[in-house]
Amino acid sequence: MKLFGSPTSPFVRKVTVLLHEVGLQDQVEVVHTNPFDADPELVAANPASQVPTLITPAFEPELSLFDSRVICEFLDGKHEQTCFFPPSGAARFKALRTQSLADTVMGATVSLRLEHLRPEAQRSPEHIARWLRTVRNSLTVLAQELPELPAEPTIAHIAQGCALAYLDLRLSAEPWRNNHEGLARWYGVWANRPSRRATAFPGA
Ligand SMILES: N[C@@H](CCC(=O)N[C@@H](CS)C(=O)NCC(=O)O)C(=O)O
Repeated sequence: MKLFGSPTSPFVRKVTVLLHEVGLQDQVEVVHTNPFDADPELVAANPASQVPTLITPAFEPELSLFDSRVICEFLDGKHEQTCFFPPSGAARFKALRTQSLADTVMGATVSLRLEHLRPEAQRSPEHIARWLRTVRNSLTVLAQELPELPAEPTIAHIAQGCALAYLDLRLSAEPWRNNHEGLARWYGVWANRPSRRATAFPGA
């Protein structure tokens, strides 16, 4: 399998953390590309030119899969260990909901990063304020719902861990640990997993 990725994408990290958790990391070749360069190979596989995009020969003809949620669920079906996607019921939809909230934190933080890369005169204070609000509101809900996270790791844990790591990378002045001590304690433990250390953002 081939995974189009980039070293600082939190969505790609969700996929690589899962790969390490389930022991499939050697079955996927990660090819780094800049999704903003409209790499023709990536565009052919994903019209949105986004990473992560996975090419799998599991189907005939071979199929490209996107986005990170679809890729993670596909890969989670390819191993013999306990699944990271609960199969049904409240457990499944709570895990998917938390993944979605964590993805929202990642997406808003990516948007903030892109806005800050624009020349100052072109930045939108309204957009910046809205994305910051989205990050903070989503963190509040993640913190409130922390006691409901199951003990066994799920895709919710992986996504939440990647969102918090990305906040540290791109919004390091955001005092999320002071505002959400429980989340900070949870992250302090989660961040030590081998899957996380093996996939650290460059320089982190
Ligand atoms: N919903 C997508 C989001 C992926 C995403 O936003 N990837 C960013 C990198 S972090 C990207 O490829 N951006 C390029 C673009 O949107 O043109 C997922 O879960 O995979």
